[in-house]
Amino acid sequence: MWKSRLFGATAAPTRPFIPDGVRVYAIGDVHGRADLLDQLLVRIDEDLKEHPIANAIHIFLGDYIDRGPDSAGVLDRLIRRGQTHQTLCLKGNHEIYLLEFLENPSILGIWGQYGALTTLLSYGLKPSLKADLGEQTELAATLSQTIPHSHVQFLTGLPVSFTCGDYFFVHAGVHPNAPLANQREDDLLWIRDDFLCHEEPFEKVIVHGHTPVREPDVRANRINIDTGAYATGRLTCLKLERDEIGFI
Ligand SMILES: [Mn+2]
Repeated sequence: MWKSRLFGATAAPTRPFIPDGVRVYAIGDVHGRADLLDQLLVRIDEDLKEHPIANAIHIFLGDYIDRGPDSAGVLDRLIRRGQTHQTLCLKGNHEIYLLEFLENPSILGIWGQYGALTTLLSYGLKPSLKADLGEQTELAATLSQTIPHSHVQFLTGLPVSFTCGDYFFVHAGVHPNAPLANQREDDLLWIRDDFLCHEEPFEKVIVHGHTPVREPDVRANRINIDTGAYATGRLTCLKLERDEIGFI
């Protein structure tokens, strides 16, 4: 990807490229931190004002809910932002649980280990720490009555990946043994070691979240922008334009 390619006598570096006239703001795992999302959207607005461009797209990498305090508020903001800006919200592994819970309340036994309680609290529910099946069923019934229809619609329609220029955006990563066009959804939403330890180039540079890192991790074959916002207070936004890679 970063290797030089010879054009006649001059060596021109070929760096991953975003098509002309397009700018991508890619945002890592928000996990219920509506406060950080608000601050970040202000920074993006300032950047757009300072550096106007016709075609700017926000790409959110999934895991909007759980762990942090205001999952419902995060979904409100993502839906609202999509009404005034070009946004693309990808699916994270956490988003699957909420929808599954409405159909199958006993999944709370598993979802609870992934930070579900804060999500239920953000919708005004009062779950106990160890809910039995009866309470799980009641909670699911209450949630399906209180959750705005727009939130369910939003969660139902999330795509799992997006390609722009030389970049491939996805929540967790890709399996190195399969072409990008033929990945299992399970890998795209959950993969860790097989992907993270792979040092060879992929077909595109993979921009992903899912596995928290202290600093954004920019490598030749992938860029990890999950800086564990819910715990660290740091929500990362990667800015891509032409062959430039930056952060705001
Ligand atoms: Mn995740």
